[in-house]
Amino acid sequence: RIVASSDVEQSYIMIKPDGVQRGLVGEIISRFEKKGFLLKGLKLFQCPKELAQEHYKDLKERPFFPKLIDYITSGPVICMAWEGDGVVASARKLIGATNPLQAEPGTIRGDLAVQTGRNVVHGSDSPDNGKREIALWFKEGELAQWESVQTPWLI
Ligand code: 3AN
Repeated sequence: RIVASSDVEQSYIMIKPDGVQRGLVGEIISRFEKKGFLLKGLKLFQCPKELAQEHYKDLKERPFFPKLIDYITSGPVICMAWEGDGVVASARKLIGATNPLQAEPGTIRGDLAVQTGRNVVHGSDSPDNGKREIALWFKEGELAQWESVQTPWLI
């Protein structure tokens, strides 16, 4: 099955600085790989303040906004574009609730995090935001143009 990338759902998944510093990169990537989604983009990146502010612009009136920007820019993050049917909602299930104390065991935050302000990973909250965030964090040419060899066996 060959599908143009623009027709396929994509989610922007980011391992935040605490996830990188705690050595959780392999563990987190492996959960998305094992689920069966297709990795389209991946980089280690030091996020400038302006980009963090744009990414989280819907939260700019919230009291924790300045701390959130300091946290996201405090060290390198892992930027990822994952693709597949239902990837946005499925990734949010794999990630778990925003507050890690409410996240179910078995989810990334439920297994690996304690505080809302250090919740190790981000996932887009809608397919439109998935596209918007991938366009924000990746440059033209940074996304791979491959189709999973597994796909014909899954459908
Ligand atoms: P999610 O990341 O689960 O989609 P959002 O979009 O409500 O959650 O929040 C975005 C990020 O803002 C969270 N991942 C977290 O890092 C931070 N955040 C949200 N609520 C709080 C809070 N009450 N205190 C500190 N940080 C928060």
